[in-house]
Amino acid sequence: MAAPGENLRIDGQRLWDSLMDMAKIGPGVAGGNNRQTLTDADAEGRALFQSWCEAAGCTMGLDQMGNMFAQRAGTDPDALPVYVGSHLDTQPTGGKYDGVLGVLGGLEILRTLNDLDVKTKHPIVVTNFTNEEGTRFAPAMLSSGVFAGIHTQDWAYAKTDAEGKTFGDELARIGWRGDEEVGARQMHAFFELHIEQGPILEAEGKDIGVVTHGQGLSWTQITVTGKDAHTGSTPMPMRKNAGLGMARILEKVDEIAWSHAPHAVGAAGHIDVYPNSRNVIPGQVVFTVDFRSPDLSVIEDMEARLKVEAQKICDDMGLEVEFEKVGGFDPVAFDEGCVTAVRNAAERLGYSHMDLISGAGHDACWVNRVAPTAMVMCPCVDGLSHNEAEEITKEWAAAGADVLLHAVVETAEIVG
Ligand code: HGY
Ligand code: MN
Ligand code: MN
Repeated sequence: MAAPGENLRIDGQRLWDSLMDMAKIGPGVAGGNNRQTLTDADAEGRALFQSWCEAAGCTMGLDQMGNMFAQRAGTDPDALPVYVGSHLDTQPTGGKYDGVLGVLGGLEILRTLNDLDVKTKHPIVVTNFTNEEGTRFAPAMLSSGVFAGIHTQDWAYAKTDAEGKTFGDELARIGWRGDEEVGARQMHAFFELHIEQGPILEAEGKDIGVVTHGQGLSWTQITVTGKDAHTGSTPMPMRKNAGLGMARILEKVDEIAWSHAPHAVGAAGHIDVYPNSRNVIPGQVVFTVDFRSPDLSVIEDMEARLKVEAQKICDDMGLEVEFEKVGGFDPVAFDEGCVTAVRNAAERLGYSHMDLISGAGHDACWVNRVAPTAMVMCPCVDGLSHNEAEEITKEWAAAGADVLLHAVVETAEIVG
């Protein structure tokens, strides 16, 4: 006799079609997406997601950070809901699946439960967290961070983009600021389905990543100040070249990360050069160093060495240097009960799987502070992400959503 729900499977084609429909909103220039947070494209994607949730019979909630909640009723209205979800915002040169798979995979499990008229004791809520990427408004995972009580809402509202627009103003402008108090919702558990964004699962030939931990992240914004001057008529000994100072610091970033091989990583993805004119020696550069490691002491060592080395480079070159911590979170250990539900689901469904430490940060890393949390990962082609060429297969998406379905249904308790 099959256990309740044992034969449940999602509709892989319907999930894939929804992913492709969402990908039409905020298209990139090379087949991916540029649906950055709080843009008109983000608003359009939110509206599409909401229309699908309402068509699936969900009741919608919206909090003051624009986090969206689509609830499918349970048989016990007093039971805390099981939440699933991720983010619909993308990088400027993002892929079609980063974040989106977790939101639409959550919607797909509701659609499947509706099709089969499966009832659960606990309600199930699909969530879209605002501004997971942290590109336009740093830091990453901003709204799940407010939800988990890490950041205050006022601090988040005051964050500005490169044009000086604030998060709060832009959220109001696109019409997606809700009334709900952020973080007032209590969760029975939270599960996030996400592409791996790295090469391990594909290389190991595994369908599913059972994410036991997430590595920690550190973002240090560095401002190096020298002196704008003519690139032609200024003698070399007289130059205060902020751009050269940054280049030498970035060499050290690479060296420091390699010194903690194989798990630590380091780079700078955000770089602003002023005045950024072909015949002016850069007078100032502002860049963000992104260090990551599963080991907190390694992150702290990399941060400390970065400051010492950068200060020395700038002192030697007669440059000014300032440091500002603009983002970060400690390594995360997910809830063993939820991780076991994910692993059992993969096993029961016959999907190949392996335990995994997430290389990227996710909303689940903050939600884990306030609710039992775990993640399900699927492979991505060549481990590529944060690139418009990001790709997964329909089968990988379906396997991930099947495992999400079983982990969620086991936790939400099938009734009848
Ligand atoms: O930065 C991260 O790891 C996430 O993709 N925002
Ligand atoms: Mn993501
Ligand atoms: Mn991302």
